[in-house]
Amino acid sequence: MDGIYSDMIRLNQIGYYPKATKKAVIVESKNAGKFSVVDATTKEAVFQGSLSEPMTWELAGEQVQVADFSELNTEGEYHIFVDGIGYSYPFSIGKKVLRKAFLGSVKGLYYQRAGMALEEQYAGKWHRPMGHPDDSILFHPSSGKDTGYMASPKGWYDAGDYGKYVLNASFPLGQFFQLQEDYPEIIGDNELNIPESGNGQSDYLDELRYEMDWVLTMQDTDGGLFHKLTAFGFEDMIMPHKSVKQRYIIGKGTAATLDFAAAAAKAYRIFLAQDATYAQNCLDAAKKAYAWAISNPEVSFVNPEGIITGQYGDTNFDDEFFWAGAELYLSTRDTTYLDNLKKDNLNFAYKPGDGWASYMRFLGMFSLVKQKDALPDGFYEELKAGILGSADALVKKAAALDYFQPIDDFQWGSNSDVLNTAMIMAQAYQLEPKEVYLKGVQQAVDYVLGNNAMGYSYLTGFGTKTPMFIHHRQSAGDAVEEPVPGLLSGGPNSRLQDASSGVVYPEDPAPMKSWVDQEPSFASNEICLNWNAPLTYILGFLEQESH
Ligand code: 9MR
Repeated sequence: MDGIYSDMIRLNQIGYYPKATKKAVIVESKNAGKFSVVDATTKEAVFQGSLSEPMTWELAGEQVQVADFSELNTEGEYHIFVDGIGYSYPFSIGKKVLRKAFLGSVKGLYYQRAGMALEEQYAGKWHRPMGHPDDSILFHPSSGKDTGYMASPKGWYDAGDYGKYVLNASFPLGQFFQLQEDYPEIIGDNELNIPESGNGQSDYLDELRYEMDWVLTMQDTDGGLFHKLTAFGFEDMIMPHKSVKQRYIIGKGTAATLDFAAAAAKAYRIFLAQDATYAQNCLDAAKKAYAWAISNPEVSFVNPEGIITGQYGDTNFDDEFFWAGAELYLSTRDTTYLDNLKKDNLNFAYKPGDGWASYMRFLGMFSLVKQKDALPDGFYEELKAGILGSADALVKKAAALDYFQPIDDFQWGSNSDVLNTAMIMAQAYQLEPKEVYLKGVQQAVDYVLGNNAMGYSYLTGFGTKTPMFIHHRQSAGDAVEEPVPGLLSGGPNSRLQDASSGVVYPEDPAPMKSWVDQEPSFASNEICLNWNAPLTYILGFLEQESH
């Protein structure tokens, strides 16, 4: 028992849409026969069902029985009850059931803002002074400049650390922009309570622009992109304003340049209606970046000696070229970009770990397939068939795997892997609205929000049992008990790279249990922009498409 609720009943701790598949998982149930769903207030049963036969799940390392209550579609607040086990956490069934979590995951970005104070009226108890103005950042020799400094303000902190990384600004921006492109009305003005609220523009675009503004500063005069802005090492677990280590502009390379080119080219379409001059600046910058990459097609980044902050060291640029070429073509309709696209042998199959280094091919495909009329003969059909085939394979995997999600190898940031597969299913659903795709997405979200082997909703502040000790410097360094809300923990990581850094794991944990709610656990319990990004996409998608 966990307080008055049993943590042996795993389920989406926020809730389910009325027509969704609804499953809870009972662990160590000792072959219980029946379960009921009870009204949260009256505790009266509103639904009764039989549990599945007991089975053993290897990835989760558990004996389980499944409670399927999909038939219950009356809106309300409920618990699951199992004799001998007790009551589950409360959950809702309702339309718009994930709207708060969706807005929360976008608001999480606001809390990551560098270079401005978070005022109490917007940040509540997580208000804090300004950190990292980044107005005079020294060039590290790896940037190609020997001396001097530049201003590179704004942007979001990448993660639990205070670094700002071009790759991992552009990749999340690509996913955030995709949501805006697919659902232009997704968030209006005055929905996020951020400083820009009330300016007559979408709060979502205001928030995304804060990051876009920063990443634009990272372009060198020749068009190439510096790789990152960090200190030599990570700070202690202190607040932003107490973190005063000298920061540097570090490296310059093909992956950062192409990811930027893609995001900036997409930014053109996203911001055009709102601010044509800004949009044009983004497109001009994107073209310049792409041209640099064509002349410098193989500049990989490795941390220079003495620098130990995140490397994001990609070495294969095919998917970055594909994504950048796709977005530039769609924004300019200049067929040279299309001719340069390597369209042969596109790899539609998702493999665990496809993320900041290799998910770009999917982002390119998602953008292109939405613009059928702009594509040469046969290309649309190929993209559509590829995405549907990829989604079909994921649906099939999820049906066979523990907790109804498609990942069978749990690596660093595995929660984002689950959500990145969901994004493929979401795109498939938009191309062909088959229920199986929508249900696949919903069950991926159920996993992240509590229907998993740890029994946690991995999104801080959303759900009953959520991480309290994320690896996040502000959350560790402030005096507030609860961590900053709306941030997604990376999730189980069977590689345990932090096991010798003060993290205590249970002995030989099952892959899906390789996670601990401990502050030093940078390999399992850190938060990161590219994890909030697919979460945001998926929650926004579900709010639009689920009933
Ligand atoms: O997400 C990244 C993961 O794929 C890598 O294995 C790991 C080690 O290089 O780095 C992760 O990214 C971190 C980045 O390097 C620095 N900021 C925090 C990121 C999330 O942990």
